[in-house]
Amino acid sequence: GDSNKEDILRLPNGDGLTGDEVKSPFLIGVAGGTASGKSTVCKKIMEQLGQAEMDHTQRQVVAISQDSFYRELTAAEKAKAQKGLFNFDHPDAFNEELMFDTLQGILKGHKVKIPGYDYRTNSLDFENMLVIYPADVVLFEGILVFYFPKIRDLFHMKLFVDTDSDTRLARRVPRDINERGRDLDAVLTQYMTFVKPAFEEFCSPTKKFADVIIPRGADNTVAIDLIVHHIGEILANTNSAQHSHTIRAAPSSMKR
Ligand code: UZR
Ligand code: MG
Repeated sequence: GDSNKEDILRLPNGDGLTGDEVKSPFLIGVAGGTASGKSTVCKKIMEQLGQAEMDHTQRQVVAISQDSFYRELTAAEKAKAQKGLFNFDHPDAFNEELMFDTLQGILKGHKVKIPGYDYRTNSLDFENMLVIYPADVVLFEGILVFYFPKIRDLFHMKLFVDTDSDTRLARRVPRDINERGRDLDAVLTQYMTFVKPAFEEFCSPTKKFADVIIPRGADNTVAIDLIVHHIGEILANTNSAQHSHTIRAAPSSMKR
């Protein structure tokens, strides 16, 4: 409900940190078309850094999805969504302010909470909030993470996962049917009506903002190795690396 939404906006000040100094993470944006392999690229980066199995409070690398920042739909919009008539690939479907505020909180070294997302009901899950603890590296993936200039400017590194559209469609169809509870007709209609045109209009043009373009996505082990090597160096130099700067935590009187 509404009270939960406020909770996310009120980001705790350095909650859970004992020292006076809070680290600002290295923030990586991962964009690309639907089913391009963004999540898998993020997962591989985390696995190769040997962090994936660690307890989440200890983890130095975390990945979050833009899906957590879909706007909540009205009853009328939900009815449309059930019929495949709502455009989830349009920038207006996202809560830009919440995305910006959350990423800023993360950059300030705050612990933040974000909702999960349920594709079957097209709704945010405020009952199961994901707690994002301060990390050394944060990966933020989604179709439109480079679309909003304010958000794009927050990233220290921008990756674009560039996978052929036929490959993406071939992956998207079974994923939507098996994991997201759709039928074939609805998936293909939605793809032709919304997904493909929105990719061409809003997502594909953001490729030019990327620092690194990863052809073939998660299959591209050489590209992932190079990126992991770079992140590894950042982790090793966390205190001296030029990107990281220390921020004084809020005085204890300001803490709740
Ligand atoms: P990825 N999406 C849904 O299908 N339902 C929702 O409730 C919310 C999002 C889809 C969205 C987009 N569009 O193509 C895709 N449609 O999730 C992005 N239609 O997710 O990057 O994992 O493919
Ligand atoms: Mg995804």
